[in-house]
Amino acid sequence: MATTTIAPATASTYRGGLYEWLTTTDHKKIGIMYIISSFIFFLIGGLLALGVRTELAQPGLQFVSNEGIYNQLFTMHATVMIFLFVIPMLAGFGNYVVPLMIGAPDMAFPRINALSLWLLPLGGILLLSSFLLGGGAQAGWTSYPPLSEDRPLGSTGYGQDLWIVSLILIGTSSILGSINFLVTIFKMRAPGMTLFRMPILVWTVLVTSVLVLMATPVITSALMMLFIDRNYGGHFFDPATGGSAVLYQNIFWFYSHPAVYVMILPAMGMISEILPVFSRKPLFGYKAFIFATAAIGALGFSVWAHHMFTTGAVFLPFFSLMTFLIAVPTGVKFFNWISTMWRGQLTFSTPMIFALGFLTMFLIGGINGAFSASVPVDFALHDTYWVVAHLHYVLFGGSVMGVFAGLYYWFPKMFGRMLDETLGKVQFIIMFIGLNLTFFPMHMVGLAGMPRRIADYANSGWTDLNLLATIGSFTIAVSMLPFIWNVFVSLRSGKIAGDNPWEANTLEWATSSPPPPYNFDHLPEIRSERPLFDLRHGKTGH
Ligand code: HEM
Ligand SMILES: [Cu+2]
Repeated sequence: MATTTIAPATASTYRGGLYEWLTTTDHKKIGIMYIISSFIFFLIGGLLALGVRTELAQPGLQFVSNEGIYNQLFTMHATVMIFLFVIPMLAGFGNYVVPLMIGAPDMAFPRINALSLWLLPLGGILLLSSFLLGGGAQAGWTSYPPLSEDRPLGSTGYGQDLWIVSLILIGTSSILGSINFLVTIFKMRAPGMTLFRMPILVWTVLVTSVLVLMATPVITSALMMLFIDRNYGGHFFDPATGGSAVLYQNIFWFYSHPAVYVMILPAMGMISEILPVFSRKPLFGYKAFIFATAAIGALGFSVWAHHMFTTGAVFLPFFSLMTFLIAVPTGVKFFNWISTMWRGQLTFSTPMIFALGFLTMFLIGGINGAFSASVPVDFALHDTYWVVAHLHYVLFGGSVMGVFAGLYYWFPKMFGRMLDETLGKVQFIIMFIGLNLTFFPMHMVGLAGMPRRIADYANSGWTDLNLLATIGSFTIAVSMLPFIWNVFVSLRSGKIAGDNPWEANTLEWATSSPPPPYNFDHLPEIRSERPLFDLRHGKTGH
């Protein structure tokens, strides 16, 4: 096996000037740029959330001068977080890691890969430019008509049009990316890398790509119809002239429910790589995990109307039952993860700690979500802060925890140096406290009846809990400081990583850190889903 450890990142592979980065088609550089740009959007989305929380700290309007501005804050917060942070961040990890994990030299279509990357900042800039052009969109990240067809409070309405155009661009990026992943995974695997020897992360990217390919064109059509309604006198969604607003909701959720799996499956894939490494055991039930992932993906297309129970326009028993069914494959995964750790030799390095954060927080998000699958409960909780609590336990407690687990885990491969463990743990503790302080009280105000998407509230019983949530949100913001500091310090003077600092078993750890442009000088023989384990224990021929 090649153990040619070349000098760390900044000194060699990544030297190339700005021009080289901007024009690169190397999946590793593209992956890193995906990750950096999504992280910047995470910070922007976070600032918008701080705006929301600052306004809600007290009853009355203090921070924003009118509701229109509040509406822009939460609409842009959610849009940026979902479409410019979580989805591209996970795609960025996929880009960096998938070719390495299957022993390929690059993605199948490197230039299309670069296009997928560059569509994202383009879409992001268009979206954010609306703040300079008469105000951002105000109709929420769901943009339901009739709200999204109005010219809202204090706005020229261009914000909504820019929102539509930007989402179409970002969607195009996702569609191209998913085709690229599918062709790469099916066509570029190294000899011996059969489908059932692929790392779990590769499987989750595969299933995610199928979801994107089936669902994203559907929302693109809804966005185009909305654009036509707004600008060219269309009537798709206008009941007064024979259209249907519920039609929009159906199309939107036909995309957006599968999209929630796009936001979580790759994160599940990442922690499924991390838990076994830090338990020093193989993943328990490898195939069961894969089938559970495929089942979640398939069921995901039959539950969209659980977002529409209260419209009165959907067949309640069917969508309720199908939603409950998704708990089964999800439960299988929890069983896999817990059994993997059971009697393992656990080490609590930072990636492992974030993975455990994922397990516990995502569990809460799964359980409080199951409440809303029950129709009568949903009628009570729909559009309250309960839902906001639920979605943040899933997206922050799940996806964001997974993202940080992945960052700490693969940073040494990307840059040749380790991140600092102490700073990592400090970040985790502050973030974990902040996250629960922010989002747990939202369950309580939700049960007390506080609606989501309001700038002001008169009920004095909600004030303390809201103040608590606002304090929590600033705690989360503080937790970003040790992380950013960690990255800057470690890039220069972190411990040299070597090829395989975690003693992991998947192929990306068989090459140098960072890998050479073509990825591998030499590939170990692949006889199982843990080729490096086989190599260490002499289970290969030669
Ligand atoms: C920095 C931590 C965060 C804080 C303090 C925060 C805060 C909030 C609050 C208070 C709302 C409700 C606004 C309202 O209904 O008036 C909200 C909505 C939302 N947030 Fe976050 N959030 C954070 C992170 C995230 C992340 C990481 C994601 C996604 C990955 C996300 C996605 C959403 C979505 C989808 C909504 C729904 C907006 C809507 O109703 O249209 N948030 N957030
Ligand atoms: Cu859903």
